[in-house]
Amino acid sequence: MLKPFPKPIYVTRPLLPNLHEFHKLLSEVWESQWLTNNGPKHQQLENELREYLKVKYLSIFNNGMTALIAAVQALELTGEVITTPFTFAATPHAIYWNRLKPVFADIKSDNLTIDPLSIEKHITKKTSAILAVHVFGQPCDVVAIDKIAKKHKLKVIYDAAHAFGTEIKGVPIGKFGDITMFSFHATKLFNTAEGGALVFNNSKLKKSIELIKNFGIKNEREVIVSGINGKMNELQASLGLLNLREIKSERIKRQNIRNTYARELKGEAGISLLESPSGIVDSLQYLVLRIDEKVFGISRDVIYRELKKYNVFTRKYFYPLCSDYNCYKTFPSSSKNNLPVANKVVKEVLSMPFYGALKETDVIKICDILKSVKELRINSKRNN
Ligand code: T4K
Repeated sequence: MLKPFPKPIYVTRPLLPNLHEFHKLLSEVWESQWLTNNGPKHQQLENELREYLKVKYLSIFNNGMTALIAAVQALELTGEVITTPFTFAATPHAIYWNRLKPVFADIKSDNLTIDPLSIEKHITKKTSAILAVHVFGQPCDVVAIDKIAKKHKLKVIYDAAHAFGTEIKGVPIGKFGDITMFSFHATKLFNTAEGGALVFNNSKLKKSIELIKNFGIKNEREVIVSGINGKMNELQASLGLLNLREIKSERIKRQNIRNTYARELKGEAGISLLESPSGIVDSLQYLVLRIDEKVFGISRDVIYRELKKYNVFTRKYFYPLCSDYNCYKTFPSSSKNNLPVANKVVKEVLSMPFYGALKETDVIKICDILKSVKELRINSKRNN
């Protein structure tokens, strides 16, 4: 008989550096009395991240959503922006906060990213851009999206909140599109508690993004655009500097955990792991299961509820679909007929506990609970 875990097992736990090392960096911040506004730690982190992500230009922000809002501003988008409904609230909200209209295109069933065929169907005279999401770190069809963008003269923003370190055939994920956004939230593999970044290849964008990030202030006499406060402070940048050193070992631990899930759930009909195809370096951000209720015999929602009884807190990312939010559900593109794949997938996916500090024995037990849930149902059916 399996017993509940004595303490809650969450979907993730933040990567945290050695506290003593963190104190050392904080002492330097105290000594300098420089807390924010492009300080030395901030500059150092920008340089190190630029190198790590292998990109030309990078600008750190205080969170991923502010960074996305700034990206939309920097590209001077207008009218409608085509995006995916299968994402976190921040993606369409960043469009809407710029007083533009998010238009939802459907997703692909294989890797859950926006479907280029559906994008094309939604292009109108008002469309100015595509905001695509490398959801769960799975890369979008960047080649097809680039082709569509060129053909229709559209800008492309990639939301890579989940794709820190993803590569496509050796090309870093930040190289695609006009601007790519990363999130450094506590729940992300690389975190600064709250934080994010924009990366891009065009030098002209650097000036406007830096301006937008700092209220639009050019100098002490001139404020030349309506900017925002998107700056990261020195305390968080210090955390980032130390966490960046831990990424290599965290990735190894996560790869082992992924292997354990794969091994333990192998052959379990109706359950599959969302996996990157060959040629893709996985960000190892989430461990996502897809549950085919007809084959497994039990729905995703029942599994989610049953695991909770054992103190295992999985997440139904990204339920509900953004197209079902009150603020967007009346849009024509939000209709269920327009988004058949997204509406199906959103009932099938479950994000499992996944972080470096998770013990292998705990992963095995989580998988055993999952399998036992199925057994319980089979027995109850027999008894009825
Ligand atoms: N685009 C996409 C595609 C995104 O997924 C996100 C963020 C963004 C844009 C925007 O980036 P940011 O502006 O956030 O930088 C979480 C995160 O808050 C959010 O950053 C993330 N996506 C989203 C997918 O997940 P919640 O509402 O699920 O967070 P919460 O508080 O329920 O945390 C999940 C679990 O993590 C907890 O059950 C326990 C654990 N946890 C969490 C925190 C905050 C910890 O152990 N320690 C912590 O400090 O949104």
